[in-house]
Amino acid sequence: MKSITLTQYLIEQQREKGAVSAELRLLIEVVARACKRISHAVSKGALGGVLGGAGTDNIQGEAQKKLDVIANEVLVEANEWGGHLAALASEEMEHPHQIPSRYPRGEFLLLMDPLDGSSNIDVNVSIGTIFSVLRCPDGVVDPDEKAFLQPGTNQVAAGFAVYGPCTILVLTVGAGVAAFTLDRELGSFVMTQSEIKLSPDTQEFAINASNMRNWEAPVRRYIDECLAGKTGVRGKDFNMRWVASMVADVFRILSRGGIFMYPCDAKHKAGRLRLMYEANPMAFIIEQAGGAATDGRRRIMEIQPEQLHQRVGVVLGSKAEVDRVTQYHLEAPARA
Ligand code: AFP
Repeated sequence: MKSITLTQYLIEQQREKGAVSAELRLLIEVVARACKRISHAVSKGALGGVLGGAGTDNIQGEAQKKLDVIANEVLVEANEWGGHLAALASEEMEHPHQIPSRYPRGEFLLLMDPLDGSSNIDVNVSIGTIFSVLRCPDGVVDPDEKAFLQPGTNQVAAGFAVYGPCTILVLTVGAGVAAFTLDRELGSFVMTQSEIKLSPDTQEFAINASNMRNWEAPVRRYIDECLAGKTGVRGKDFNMRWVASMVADVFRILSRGGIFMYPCDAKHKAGRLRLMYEANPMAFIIEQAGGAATDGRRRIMEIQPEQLHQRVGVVLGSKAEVDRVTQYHLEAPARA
């Protein structure tokens, strides 16, 4: 099979499908290059002195790991000077990062979760980077938080890297989903899956079952039915997986189907995952692959964000399963 690099793929998307502009292509390539650097740092582990805590807290009040800080710095540094961005926002930074005045500004806004799956860093389990690209609203010169508060349907690109046994970049520019594996000798991302399509049904679910006592009735109902297996209403056995790195769980679902849930519950009343940095980009990718993504009731990409660091319940993956969970929520009495 002829190998296609990320650069070739993007140029083809630009020329043949008009799905990306030259500016957007360059922006995605810069993000991909930053992911290569992060992948390199991750692969060094203890030898590179990158494991352990940074001794600081992020805006969410969560203890930052050294790699959270390193990945954030790598992405900011790589993106701020290229001239493609009007501003960028990160899960690790309280306010949007303005492009220093010495650099030109572009038309895009970048949102990122620099290091997703922080609890897995020190135990050598897959982690990743998630990103999303929006257009800066017309006429906005110094984009503040308000400029970023756009629904996920406005995304022009989204992607994530998984730093696992190999490094994989998954990307959508709104014309399907493709995955690229990092060829370390060549230093290039080479396409290894094109036109990813999610199977509508599944026999695998992903949820942190330690939250079970806090779940709402519709989630309990769905999981109970899965657990009942062949003897229950579903009439088939289900398997369960939970990596605790959304990037790894979503990549598995893109590869062989499944459903991922981090729903609102009695402990995480507004949800646990971040709308702008995790839920929206993943929802865009999953929908582009033929799947669905809701917060249990509403399509995630149609939610109008009110805050940059807002959280949301997440149910995404194979369409028939997401529709079922959403239906169970809609049939249940509305949340108090
Ligand atoms: P971080 O964003 O702090 O790295 O957390 C990872 C994550 O947001 C997501 O990738 C996982 O699916 C989820 O949190 C895991 O949460 P639990 O540790 O509660 O299972």
